[in-house]
Amino acid sequence: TMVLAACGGNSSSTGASEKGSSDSASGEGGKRTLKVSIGVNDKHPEYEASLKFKELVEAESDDLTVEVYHSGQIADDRSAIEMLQFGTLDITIPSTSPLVNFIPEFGVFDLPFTVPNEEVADKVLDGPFGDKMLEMVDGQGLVGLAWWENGFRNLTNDVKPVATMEDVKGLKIRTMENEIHLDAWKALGANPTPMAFTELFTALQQGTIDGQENPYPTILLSKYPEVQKHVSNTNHVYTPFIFLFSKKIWEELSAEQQEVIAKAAVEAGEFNRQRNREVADESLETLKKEMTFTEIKDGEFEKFQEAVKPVIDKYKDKIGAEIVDEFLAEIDKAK
Ligand code: TF8
Repeated sequence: TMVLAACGGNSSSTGASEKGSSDSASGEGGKRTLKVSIGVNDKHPEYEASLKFKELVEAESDDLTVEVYHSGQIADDRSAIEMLQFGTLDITIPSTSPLVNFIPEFGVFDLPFTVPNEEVADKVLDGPFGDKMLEMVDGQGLVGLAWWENGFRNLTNDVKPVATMEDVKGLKIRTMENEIHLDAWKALGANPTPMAFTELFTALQQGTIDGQENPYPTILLSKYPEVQKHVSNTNHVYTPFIFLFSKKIWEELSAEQQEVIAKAAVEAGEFNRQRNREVADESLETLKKEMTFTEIKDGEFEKFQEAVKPVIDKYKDKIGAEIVDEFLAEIDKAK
């Protein structure tokens, strides 16, 4: 059975007599605990879906268990990715944006006002473009297994209702650690600072920044209404979550284990997207009670889009002109 194959994986294990079972091309397998690190807290749909992943893996496998760590207890997005590269962490499911620091091509997902709605996001991510991006992480010591959803990002701040581009002027906004976001907010007239998500609540609370942007579930469930008065439906960019596995550890697994994990990552991802959308709608309703909700005025989105055009042009070469064109063409096709 698979359990016998455990002896190949650990140098400290005894009885390495099952030689034949351990020389399969895809590794030795054996009993393992897989640690998942996520940045959001245990109220978030990403946590629910991580538990779903655990349930699916443990139901299908006798030799794999899963432990889920939330709230960046293990690491923030960027450090978790590095831990995967070193093989000191098995799984993380970060926003794609911090990945740009490792793989510039992932910047396509940070170009503002490109993905119009979730249906288009699904088609692009579940099609050949999404597959290609998942494969691209391979060169960085990562295995990309599935697309989950962070979602459409919306602006909150503690200074004033934002209904126009003019209103954004001068606001001190925290962005993710991603230069495209940073430049996009500059182009919109804001005063942006990059910061890890784990430091965000305190920065908002202490007023070192005026605002931030995240999808509605994160805004509500991270308790930002306690420290922010205003929210607007800027919907400026769609951020996917990407399910990443450490390549170093992946190669030690049996083909059977790999299959169970890959399948569960996709299945839990479907659950995640569905739940995330329900929670986004519910969260907005609650946010409307706990904060001042302001709609972006008619005609203003055109101004926003016009203002960020130079940013898209600037990053086109850095990301790769071909991949940007391909991404935009896939979006058009999916519309
Ligand atoms: C951010 C992101 C985060 C996620 C999560 C912490 O604002 O949207 O919510 O990447 O992993 O940093």
